Amino acid sequence: MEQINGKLINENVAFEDFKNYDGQEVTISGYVHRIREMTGFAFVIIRTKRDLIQCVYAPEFSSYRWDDRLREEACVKVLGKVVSSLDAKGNQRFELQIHDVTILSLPAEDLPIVINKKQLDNIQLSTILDLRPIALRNPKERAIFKIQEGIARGFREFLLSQDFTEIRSPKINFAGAEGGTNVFKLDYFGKQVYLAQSPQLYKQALVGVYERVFEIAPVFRAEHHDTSRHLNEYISMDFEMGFINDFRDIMNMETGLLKYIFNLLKKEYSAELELLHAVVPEIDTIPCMKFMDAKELLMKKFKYNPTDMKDFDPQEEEMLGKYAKKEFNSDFIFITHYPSKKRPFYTMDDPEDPEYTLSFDLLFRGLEITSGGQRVHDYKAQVDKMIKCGMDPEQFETYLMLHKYGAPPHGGLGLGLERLTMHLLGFKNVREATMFPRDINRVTP
Ligand code: AMO
Repeated sequence: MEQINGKLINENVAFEDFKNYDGQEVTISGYVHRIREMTGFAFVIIRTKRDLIQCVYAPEFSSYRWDDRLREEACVKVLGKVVSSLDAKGNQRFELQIHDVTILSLPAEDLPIVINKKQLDNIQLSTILDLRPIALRNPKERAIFKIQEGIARGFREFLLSQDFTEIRSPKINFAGAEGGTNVFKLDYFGKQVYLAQSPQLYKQALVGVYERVFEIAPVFRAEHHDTSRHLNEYISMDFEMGFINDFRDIMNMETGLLKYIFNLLKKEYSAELELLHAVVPEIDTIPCMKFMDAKELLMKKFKYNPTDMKDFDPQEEEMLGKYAKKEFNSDFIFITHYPSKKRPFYTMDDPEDPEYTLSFDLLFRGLEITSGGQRVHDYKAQVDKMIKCGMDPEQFETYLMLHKYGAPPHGGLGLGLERLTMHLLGFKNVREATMFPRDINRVTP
């Protein structure tokens, strides 16, 4: 409560709490989103941190005198009375009768784009990204990242409930963890170091300490191509767990995790989901298929001629996504047992057929969003595999401490936050689901 003119006022009331203040005076703070002047009165839409609140101004019930400085994107504090009415469907709706307005600040210039329409119409993605700090003021744009918050929050909440410990691994590293050419090199006081491609080496080390760990943090990939699904910096949601029976424990944990995330979104982010017309997937069990069976299916059923028998191209992933939907009514499909040649050195080979690994990817609506699997935990086996992969085990001495001094059977996964957001919201380009994307052509804003 705050005192204004000697009266106690309910200050900064959230829109969702208006129902508790029907007929009472409250204050709200926010931006003037839109003004519609009518004859004798005006609608002033105030944009608060999560809502648009309709306020009505008329001289007969307001001590405020209309001031032409009051314009869109002005920051204001509004004092008014909460009034309710019934809409056409019989739902109760609330607005604020303006009693007074305090202008807190005024924009120096008009916005270069119109942000107060339902969506940013006819504006190219590159312009939206150039103008991100203000483009995000559009309610639909900002809803994307509220939902993204919900995904990361669900990831954290679920894993904490399963006795995982949250870790923070360094992003300046002595080696790249994932191999390949997409590692950023960095000059570190004359020494060559690398930006973390993933927290892989550290999350494994910490299984030896906390048994179950997770991290939500940026990772870096020097992607040399401009694609709709690759970023140079993205948020990797990782977990790693010890004392597993096999890699299926990881897949089961991910299934539970996704169910939790989607339930949380439905419960606490429904306004944003509605705004973006998002269809939240229903998960019962997630179907699962071996890599080679999937290849055969693509060749036989889809008459597709794969160019690479060690991995899938985007078209193949799309076809497998369609197949999962049609055959199992599932938005997800696990593909397991990827070829050893294509998986990193820490992946455990399948003892029944070492050409393949105890690993998996998860496809969501035809896009890979997760890689994971069981890891090598035996010291000698890991050293041998590194040598086979052309690596020098001596350079990985600290990583190998886990194996040398005792490691439980363990495994984990990495889930790309932007990719999951992208396909949940039906976007064609991962940049739409990235707050400030970094790609081969972009490092600003
Ligand atoms: P991987 O390299 O397959 O596995 O990455 C895991 C997940 O991260 C996302 N991803 C990306 N998202 C945006 N831009 C990129 N350039 C990009 N690259 C990857 C994808 C992918 O499925 N250490 C392993 C994980 C593990 O086994 O625990 C790893 O990083 O969603």
